[in-house]
Amino acid sequence: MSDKNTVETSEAEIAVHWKEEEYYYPSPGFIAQANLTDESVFDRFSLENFPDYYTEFAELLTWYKYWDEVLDTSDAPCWKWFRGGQLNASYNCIDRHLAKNRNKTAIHFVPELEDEPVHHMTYQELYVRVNEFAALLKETAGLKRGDRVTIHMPMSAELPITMLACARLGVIHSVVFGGFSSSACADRVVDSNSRVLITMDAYYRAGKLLNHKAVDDEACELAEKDGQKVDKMLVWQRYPGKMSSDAPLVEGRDVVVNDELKKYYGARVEPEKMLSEEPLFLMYTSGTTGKPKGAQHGTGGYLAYVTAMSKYIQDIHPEDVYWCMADIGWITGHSFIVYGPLALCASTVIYEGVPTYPDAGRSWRIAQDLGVNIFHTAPTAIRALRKVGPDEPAKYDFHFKHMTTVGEPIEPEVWKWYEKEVGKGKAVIVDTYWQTETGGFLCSTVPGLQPMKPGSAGPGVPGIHPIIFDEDGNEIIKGAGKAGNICIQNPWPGCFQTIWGNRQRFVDTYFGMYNKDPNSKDWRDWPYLTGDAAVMSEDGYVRVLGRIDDVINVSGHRLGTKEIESAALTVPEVAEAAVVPVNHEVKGKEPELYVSLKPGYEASPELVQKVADAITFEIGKIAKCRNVWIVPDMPKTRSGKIMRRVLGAISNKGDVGNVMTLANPEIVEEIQKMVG
Ligand code: 6R9
Repeated sequence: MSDKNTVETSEAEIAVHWKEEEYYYPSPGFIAQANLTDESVFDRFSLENFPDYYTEFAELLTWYKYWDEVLDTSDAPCWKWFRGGQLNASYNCIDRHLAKNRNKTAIHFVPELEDEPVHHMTYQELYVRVNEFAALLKETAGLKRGDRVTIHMPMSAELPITMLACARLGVIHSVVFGGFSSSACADRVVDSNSRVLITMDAYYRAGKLLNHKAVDDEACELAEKDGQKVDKMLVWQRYPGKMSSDAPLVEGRDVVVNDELKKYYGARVEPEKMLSEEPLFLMYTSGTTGKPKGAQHGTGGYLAYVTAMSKYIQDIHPEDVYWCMADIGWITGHSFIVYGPLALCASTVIYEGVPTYPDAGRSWRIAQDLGVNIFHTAPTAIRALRKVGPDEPAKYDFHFKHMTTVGEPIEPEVWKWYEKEVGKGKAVIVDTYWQTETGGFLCSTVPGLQPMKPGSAGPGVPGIHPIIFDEDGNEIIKGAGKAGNICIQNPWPGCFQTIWGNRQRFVDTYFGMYNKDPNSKDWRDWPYLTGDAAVMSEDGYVRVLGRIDDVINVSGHRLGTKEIESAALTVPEVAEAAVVPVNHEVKGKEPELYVSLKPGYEASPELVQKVADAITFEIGKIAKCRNVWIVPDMPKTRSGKIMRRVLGAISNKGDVGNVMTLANPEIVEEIQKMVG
C-alpha cells in the first residue's frame, strides 16, 4: 500500500491495451450446487440499501447478543460494525459445529515428509486442544482480553489452534509469517507491545528441518534492545515429546508448550463475550516508509465478512474439502484457511513445505489423496507450477469444481493454463482482488452468477461499490478505457479498523486523497483509496493494473506494467515477467523488462528479440523496452510476489535496500552483475 497521497495521473490519455475480452461460463453442474444463484442479490445490496444489507452476512454467525446499530459512523472513518453486538470467533469456528459435526475433519495437516502420516483433526479434537491451550495462555502466560501476542510459527495444525485459543480469550493475535527474520519479528513484537511470543522449535521446508527457535531467541534480544521485553516465549514442539532445535531453553522465559499442557488436560475455557468492534487480530503489512503497519481487524465485522465471502465467492459447503495454498502468516491464510472455512464447518487443508518439493507433482498428489475439490492459490504459484511441470496435473486423479487466484493480476495466458490443465476444463475460477487492509474480497465474479473474464478480477462483490477516480476526484466512467485510482464508495464490515497505534496514518493513507471534509460523519464523504490503478470496462469488470506506483508513464502515455508483462508471457518459453520503469531524459520513463524461462530453455539473443517483438505486436512501439534481461530467477517476497522495487533499483543503479527478507536474496547480486 502506498503512503503517497499524490498520484501522477495528470496525463490525459491513459493507454489501455489488453487483448482479452472473452467470457467463460460456469457449467450448469456448478450452478446447480452453488450457494448463490439468486440475481436479486445485486438489487438488495445496492447503495440505496446500505448498510442494512450487511445484516445478511452477520446472520451467518452465532451471536450472544445482537447489535444495537449496524454501522456506527460517529468516529469516521473508523467505522464500527454491528455496534453493541457480542460474539466470540473461536465459538463460531468450533463450538457451534459440535452438536452435528464433532467427528468431521476440521483440519487436514499434511507434513512435508511424505512418510509421516497426514493428521486429520476433527472438530472435537480442535475444541479440546483450543480449550487446553487457552487455559495455558491464561494461567501460565497470564494473558487476558485486550493483550497482544506475537505468533511466529510455521504452517502447522498448532498455528490455528494458537490463533483460536487467543480469540477464545479475547487476546489480540499478531501472526508473523514463519519465514520472516528475527528482526522483522522483533519490529512487530515492539510495535504491538507483545510480552508473549509463541513459536515452534523447528519445521521442514524443501527438505531441511529449520531451527526456528533460534530465530526467535534473536528476535527477543532485538526487541528488548528496542524497549519491549518478551517475558514468556511459548515453544510448541514439531514432534511432541522431543525438542527438534538445539537452541537452549532460557530459564524463567521459555515454556515448552507440549510439556506444560499436561497441567491443563481436560480444561475448558468459556469463550469471552467480545463486543463486535473489539479487535480480533493485527496483521502487519508493508508501507512505503519501511515501518510495517499493523492493520487492526475487528471481531464481528471481520468474521461476518470472511464467512460470507467463503460461502458466496469461495462457494464452500460443509461437505467440501477446501485447500488454500497460502501461508497463514498472510491475510489470505487468516481469512481463507482459518476463519472463513472453519466458521462454515468446512474441512481445511494446511500443508508444510513448498508446492514444488520433493517434486513438481506434490500439490496434485495432496489434492488427489485428500479429495480436494476447491483450490485456492496465487498467480505466482500458478506460474511456478506451470514452469516446473506444465503436464503434471494431468497425471493425477483430482477434480476441482472451483479455483481461486489472488494477490496479483493474472495474465490471460497463465489463467488459461490454470483453467485447462489444473481445472481440467471443468472448474470455475474466481480472480479475487483485495488487500490485507480489506479483510476479504473487493472484486470478483460471483461464481454461480457471473461469467469469468481472463485477466479481469470482476465487478465489486455484492455490497462493494467500486469507483474509479482521476486525480481530481472525478469519476472515470466505466467503458471509458482510462485507468485511474480504484476506490470503494462504501464502508464494509471486513475493512480494517485502524493502523495499530497510528490513527492519523490510517486516515491520511486510505482516506486523505478524496475526503473533502475531515469532520464529516457521513460515510459518503469517505471513499476508501486502495492504492491500486485499475480500469473498469463497460460490463463493470475491474482490471487491476498494479499499485499506483506500478504504472509507467512513457512520453505521456500511461502503461500498466502488467500489460507489458502479459505480452511477454505470450512467448511460450517465458515463465515469468516483470517490468520496471527506468528514468529517461526525454520520455520521462522507459520500461525495462526482466523475464525468466521455463526449464529446458536457454537465454539467447534470438529469444530476447522474440520477446521484444511480442511486446510490439501485442501493445505497440510505445511499450518498447529499453532492455530485455533474461534472468535465472526473479527476486521474490516470501509470499511469492515479484519484488519490482528491487529490480527497479537495479535498473536505475540505485540502492536495493535491505533484501534479506526476500525468499532468494542471493539472486539480487547475480542480476546486478548481469545488468552492470
Ligand atoms: C490479498 C492480498 C494487496 C495488493 C493489492 C493489489 C494486489 C491482490 C489481486 C491483486 C490484481 C488480484 N492484488 N489481489 N491485483 N488482481 N486478484 O494479496 O493482500 O498482500 O495486502 O496485497 O495485491 O495490488 O493492493 P496484500
